[in-house]
Amino acid sequence: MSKETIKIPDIGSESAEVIEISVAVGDEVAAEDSLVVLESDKASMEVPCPKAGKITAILVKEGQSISEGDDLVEIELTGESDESAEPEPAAAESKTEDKPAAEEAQPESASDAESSGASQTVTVPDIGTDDEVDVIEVCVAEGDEISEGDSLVVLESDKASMEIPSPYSGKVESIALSVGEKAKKGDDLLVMQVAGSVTSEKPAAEEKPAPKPEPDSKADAPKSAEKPKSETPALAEKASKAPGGEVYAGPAVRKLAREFSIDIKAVTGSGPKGRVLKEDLQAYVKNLVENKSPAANGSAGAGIPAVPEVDFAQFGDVVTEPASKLHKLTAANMHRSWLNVPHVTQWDDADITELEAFRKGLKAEAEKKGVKMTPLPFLLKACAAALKANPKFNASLADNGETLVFKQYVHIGIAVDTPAGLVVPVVRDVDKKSLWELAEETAQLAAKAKDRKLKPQEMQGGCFTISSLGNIGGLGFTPIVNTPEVGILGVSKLTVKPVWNGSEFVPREMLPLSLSYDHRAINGADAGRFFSTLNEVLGDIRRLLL
Ligand code: CAO
Repeated sequence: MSKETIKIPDIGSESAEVIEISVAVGDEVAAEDSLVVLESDKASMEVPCPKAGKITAILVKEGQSISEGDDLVEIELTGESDESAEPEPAAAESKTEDKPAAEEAQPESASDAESSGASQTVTVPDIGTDDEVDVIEVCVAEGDEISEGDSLVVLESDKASMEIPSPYSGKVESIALSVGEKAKKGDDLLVMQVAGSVTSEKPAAEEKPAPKPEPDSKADAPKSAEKPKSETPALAEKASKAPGGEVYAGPAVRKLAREFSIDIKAVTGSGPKGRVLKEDLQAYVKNLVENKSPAANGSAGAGIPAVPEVDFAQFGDVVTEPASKLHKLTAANMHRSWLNVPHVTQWDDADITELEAFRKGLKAEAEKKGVKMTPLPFLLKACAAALKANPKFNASLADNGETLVFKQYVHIGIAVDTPAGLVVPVVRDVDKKSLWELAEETAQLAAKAKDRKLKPQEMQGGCFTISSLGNIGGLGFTPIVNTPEVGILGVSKLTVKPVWNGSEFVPREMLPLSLSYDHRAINGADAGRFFSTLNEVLGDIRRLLL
């Protein structure tokens, strides 16, 4: 086995910076494995190893500026006899260097006549392979005025992506290739009206200014090519800067992104100069798969633009404190429901004049029992009646919406505001309990919630939720469905309103109700019927006896 020093091949520019070293001493590499990633002011490129072997020394450092011919790595060749080993790709004089050069796009034919304003067909130049490659970007449009060296298209093979620069300045007349098509050397690329004088009006595609690389034993092995003009660097393979210039990524990363249908522009690069690395794609996909809620992790989910972080301290004094666990949990639940459930909210006022008269009449009895009779137990009973009369509200969606689960029990959650955040204890079998029992139980659950003494099972199994802000205020609100439930009733502050009784306006105690529901499970007519039952019962609680 022999050792060989691999040198920096023709990189199409005077110098470039080593921004990533992809191997370590001791690594076994196969021919074409990436050794380093270089970046010039125009593009970034991976340098593949021309031969298989074991890395015995790395002769460059990250951040180092290198040029063609500089020592790159030392490798102990494996699996090759000495005679089959390729000559060392030593610098410029060696013709054993590594890369297909994406040269300037080629004007079509072969005369050196001077021309100005002439139409020229530009063809795909030698791209280092005779195989067809993918057109992944078209960087110009018909009518564009472009300068010599401007990128025309980006082509990508399995191993490399490269920008094809224009050989002329002028105006694009027509474009022969489009994204998704295949192209190979010699194919028509576009027709342009050339500005000024052209020294090679019709050179044949074959008569490239660049000398052909020396024959190489490996089809994909690097080949040397004449260095192009500095402003039109014929980058050796793997030029990876997007035409827009914003995204840096190697061809392997771009290919992987395409395979997963990831818009690489959406991925945040963690490499030097924001270069998108394979790990960044992995992290991006992981994030999507885990479907981390923006509320939970502060970042946006798929397709949802992130809210920018703001340094509020720049506008004045601020105090920060970490969100409580309960707050974060509630936020995540709310956000999940908001994103998953198509919400509709309907409003109505329930006339509870008689109910209030009855409730107030119970005050002395309630005090004797040591219970406070608020409107809540009445609301629970009325909701239980409405749920039984309208079973669609006492259901959940299952099997991804394929099945409706109708619950044969009536457990209702009550939203309780606590200093630590919102909790929803569940009152079980509301339909079977008396108003006194409900008054006692809701008071106990609310006290336990405020003392953070609720057990997990006391917050599970709800069929429907009541969120009462009545004691706090407000005309109405749009409560968010507590999934997998399909409905929630918001209760606002009771007010006395003038109501027309057919002959005059009379003062009535009206309770504003907001009913939100999952429109996948419930239609507006169902909600109307639910309100009818609810209001009938709240309007005349004797109906509970029927
Ligand atoms: N309109 C007017 N007054 C009302 C009322 C209403 N809709 N609902 C209750 N009240 C009155 C009660 O009659 C009682 O008055 P009295 O003491 O004079 O009899 C007083 O308000 C106290 O009510 P309460 O809040 O102590 O008891 P409750 O049974 O009505 O409610 C509970 C209990 C736990 C639901 C409530 O304390 C609570 O936490 N509400 C907040 C729920 C919430 O935050 N929802 C929002 C969720 S989304 O962010």
